[in-house]
Amino acid sequence: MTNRESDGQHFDVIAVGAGMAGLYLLKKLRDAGFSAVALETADDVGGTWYWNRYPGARCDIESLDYSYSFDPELEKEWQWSERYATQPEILRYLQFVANRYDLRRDIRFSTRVDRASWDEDAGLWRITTDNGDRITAQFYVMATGCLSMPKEPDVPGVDRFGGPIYFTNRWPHEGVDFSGKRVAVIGTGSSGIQSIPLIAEQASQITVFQRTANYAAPANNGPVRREHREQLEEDRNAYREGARWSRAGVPISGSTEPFFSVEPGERMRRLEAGWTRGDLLTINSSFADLVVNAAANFEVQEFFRDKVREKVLDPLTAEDLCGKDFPLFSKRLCLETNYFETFNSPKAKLVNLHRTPIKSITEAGIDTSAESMEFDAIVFATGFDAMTGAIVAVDIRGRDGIELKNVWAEGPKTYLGLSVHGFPNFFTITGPGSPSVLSNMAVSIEQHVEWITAALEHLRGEGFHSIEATSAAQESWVTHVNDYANLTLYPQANSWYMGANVPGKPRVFLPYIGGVDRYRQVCDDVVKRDYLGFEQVGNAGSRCNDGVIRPVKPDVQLLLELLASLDQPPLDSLTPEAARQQMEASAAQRPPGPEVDEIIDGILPGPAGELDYRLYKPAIPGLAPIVIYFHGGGWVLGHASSDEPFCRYLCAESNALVISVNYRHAPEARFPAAVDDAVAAVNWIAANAEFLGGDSHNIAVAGWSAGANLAAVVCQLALAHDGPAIKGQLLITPVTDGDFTRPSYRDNAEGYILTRSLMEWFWDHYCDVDDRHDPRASPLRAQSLTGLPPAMVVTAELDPLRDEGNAYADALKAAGVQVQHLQAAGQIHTSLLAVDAIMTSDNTRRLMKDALIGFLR
Ligand code: N01
Repeated sequence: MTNRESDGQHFDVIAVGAGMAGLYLLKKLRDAGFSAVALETADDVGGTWYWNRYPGARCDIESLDYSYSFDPELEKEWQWSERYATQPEILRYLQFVANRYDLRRDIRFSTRVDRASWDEDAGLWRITTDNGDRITAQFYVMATGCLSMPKEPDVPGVDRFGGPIYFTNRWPHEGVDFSGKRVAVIGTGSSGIQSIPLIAEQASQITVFQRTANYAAPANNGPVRREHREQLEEDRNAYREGARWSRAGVPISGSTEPFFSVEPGERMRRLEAGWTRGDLLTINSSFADLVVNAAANFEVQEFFRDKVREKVLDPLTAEDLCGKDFPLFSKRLCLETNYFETFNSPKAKLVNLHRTPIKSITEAGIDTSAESMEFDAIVFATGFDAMTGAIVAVDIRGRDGIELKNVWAEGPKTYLGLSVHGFPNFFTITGPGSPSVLSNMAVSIEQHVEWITAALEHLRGEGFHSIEATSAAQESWVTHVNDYANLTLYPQANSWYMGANVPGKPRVFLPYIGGVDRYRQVCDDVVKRDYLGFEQVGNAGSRCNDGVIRPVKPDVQLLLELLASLDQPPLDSLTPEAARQQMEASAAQRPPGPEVDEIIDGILPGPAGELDYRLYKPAIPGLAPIVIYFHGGGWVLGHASSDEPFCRYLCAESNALVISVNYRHAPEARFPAAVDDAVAAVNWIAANAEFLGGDSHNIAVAGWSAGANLAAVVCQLALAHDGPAIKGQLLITPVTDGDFTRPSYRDNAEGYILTRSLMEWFWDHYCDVDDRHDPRASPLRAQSLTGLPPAMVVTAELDPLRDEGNAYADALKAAGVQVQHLQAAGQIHTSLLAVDAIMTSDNTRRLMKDALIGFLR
């Protein structure tokens, strides 16, 4: 920590904003012995609850949850009067907090920050305000909130209107009396939906201009639920801890059952229960897949639409009010009270802007493509430049004068939604790339404030004066955030989550959708790993444990979590027979893969008895090219149909006849039995190709894991012994060498399904140690690879076998073989074949089938 003379203008920390985040930050920093000031544009505390004073403004997370939890005494002293408190009550609460902890003395009100720039030489932030203040601080924190920058009105003619115009997010403090007035409201998001019924109560006429109909559930507001209060009071700590480790910052458990796995009567019962309960989360968490499965989402949309049809008397108005244009939940669900019923009043009118768009606001009212309407007042409920707007509204300059606005020109780039590379000692609270708006903000704010304060204490303790995210850590976090979002239906909506509500704003999913619990774990893990991905600099030097905090792709992570929850014994702790049974049981849960024209089981002669095969026939006339496929399973597990979904995929997508042949397994038949069988199968298929419906001149081999080992070996033996011509080899995460010394065996030894010890178990069952150098066991050890068929070698980043697969690709290339070498980032040994289950490997599968098509052209 710098030890500067304080002249009242230098602080350890300058924060911008005195809303829920800024207040708690001040409290925490003061407790930790840091000097801090918060600069606030408004003339009082409250943030969003200071500005959004429109009629009907309330929270949409129950107040018992949407409260600070850092001080049990505070919790006892404050009682909420309603389940969803009104804006005035929430504002009173924040004022109470400011007073209780004497925070106002550290806040400069009516002060807007214009510019903040990092002075590299002095190692501090220089802040300029609209009052002409020049303040410096070692650390600079934006606690500006996610929904604080109003979206500019983008309706033509706004300046022409002769009457008053109101914005829900900058509502006059003295309130507005609409009695006897003809009022237009533009916008039907949460603000519109909350305010319209109350404006309608006063106004003589209300006309609602709706561009996109929203989904809204009833708030069913009332007194705080007794059972909710009891639940909290029974064990406050446990309750709050449950919230911190929940998906959305509210301690409710989510179902793990997909929508269509639940029988229809039970589905409806759950939907009705969620509807009656009246909150944002219950319906969504009643099923596991509503934000990823479009068909399931559609069914629940229908449920919402039917509710609107029940409430609204005029069928055309009802239809117009039904959300239709985007998946449910992909914009924030609204909670409503009497919103739909308002349209049953003769004084309310709905204008569907899709049918009759606004041409212009005029001196007297609004012209649409269909009519001219006159109004006494217009209300804009048109929302915010969310998440990034308030941050880039300040001219923030990092190292070498780089402007944050420019760095974020194509979408925000942050590490953890907390910090930005190039901007040392700069933090954002609930910034883009953190759960923020997808969570209970109170919980997410507390987590960030506590994380930042702990980081500053750590730096002070270790003698560091600055901290900055590395470029690599930031880049990987941005990828992780996008990967997660792309698994869901969210990117389909033109929402403020996507920045799509603001013309010209880049279309990027802004918050982190992995959940409050997973995110908290990430942040904790970063700290545990000595601030992984942060460079820490002090007078005595710098320290940086650079790296990627979540290299694994999110859907693979979900799969790993699911498997961990099943608590199955490791395969290598079982007998081979028991391991086979466990693998069969897991395989039964997989999606089946695409339809193919026909599946035929057959038998072919092997060197030591019959071998069965399964043939997948494509829907094409004539003789099809042939792919001979060898399944994975470490030479111990599996059978002709054990990789069925992937074989179906290859057949359907490449129009090849895929023949998955079985081979003898270890330990019953050890090396080289599997090789002998594989060679025999290839010879027999080549000789009987026409009988099978395939083209004997057009054969490729493919395999996964130990099956890829056999495919590689078969290619070598076919070349050496005048075997059938093989036009290409697709080797997926192949075993190529019985050697455990490569780094991937250390880096990925555990945690990614195929472990080092399982691989040792496979090898021990399959092959004597003395035989492991035989190229028929370790094809990488072949004397020459020259002349082998073209290959595609696919390896997975988080696989113990990664490096030997890469080594084989390199060796093939060095021998002059044509090689496509694909290294799948964030994937594990088993995820590349997971058809219809792991979306993040879809593209890898597409490239694999393209390679086969190329071989067999
Ligand atoms: O803003 P919004 P909001 N012409 O962006 C329409 C939180 N919040 O202030 O959807 C015509 O959701 C726009 O139409 P479209 C909460 O997180 C919470 O209502 O872009 N219409 C949309 O209907 C919420 O999600 C509470 O086609 C135009 C509306 O204006 C977030 O704040 C209460 C238009 C804007 O909806 C934002 O809510 C209030 C144009 N040119 C807010 N431009 C609680 O309950 C925009 N629209 C806690």
